[in-house]
Amino acid sequence: MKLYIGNKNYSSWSMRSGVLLAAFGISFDEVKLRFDFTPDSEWTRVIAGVSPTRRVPVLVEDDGFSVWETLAIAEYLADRHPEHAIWPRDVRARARARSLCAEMHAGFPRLRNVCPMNIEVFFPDVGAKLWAEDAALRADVARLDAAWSEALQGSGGPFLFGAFGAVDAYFAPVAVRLSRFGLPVSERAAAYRDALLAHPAVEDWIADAMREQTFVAEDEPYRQAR
Ligand SMILES: N[C@@H](CCC(=O)N[C@@H](CS)C(=O)NCC(=O)O)C(=O)O
Repeated sequence: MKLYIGNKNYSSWSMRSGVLLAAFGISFDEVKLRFDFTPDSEWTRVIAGVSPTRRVPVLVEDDGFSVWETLAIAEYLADRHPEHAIWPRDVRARARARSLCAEMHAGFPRLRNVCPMNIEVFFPDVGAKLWAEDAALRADVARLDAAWSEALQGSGGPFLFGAFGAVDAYFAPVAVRLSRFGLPVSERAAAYRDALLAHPAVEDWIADAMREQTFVAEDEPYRQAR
């Protein structure tokens, strides 16, 4: 099967599915469509044929069957690979993991809007300014910290429900945002952020992102150029 993704540097949703597949050693071909929404670009030529929403990630089986939306991709992989604990085996832990993924999907709007994922850049000055001035950002991070801390306290870590799973892949781009913008979190949350960043599947994604060296103006609220 193929996973269509966007730029590894910017595409937080692609990162979630790519990291999840890699973390469980599920074999797939990665097809990267660089963000370029001009009429003649590769993105514009290919995306409509593979993704009904024209967004990435989208997982396409060899017979053409496709699954889009990151949460649906995680569920499909869990159905197809029951040998892997993509979700926690315990029913209540599984429910909590799904609650957190759904919350990530629909929530944390300020964190997502003002601290977009941009793996190759560290913006501590921007982060400090935002932190001082933006109460909504502080509220999002406080909720994130509380959610992480509660799960980690229950499981004992190092990942939210013990071993790495879909919910951790969901928060990998958030760990990047926290680290790149230097946003303060509790000691427990910081240990989890660092465990996420040190996971081999996350490290590989980050290394690939650093090699891209592209600049997409739409994804760069804080830079004029590379
Ligand atoms: N809800 C979708 C979000 C996917 C999404 O927004 N992907 C972005 C890249 S991170 C995209 O494809 N953007 C292209 C566009 O907006 O045209 C999911 O969970 O997969």
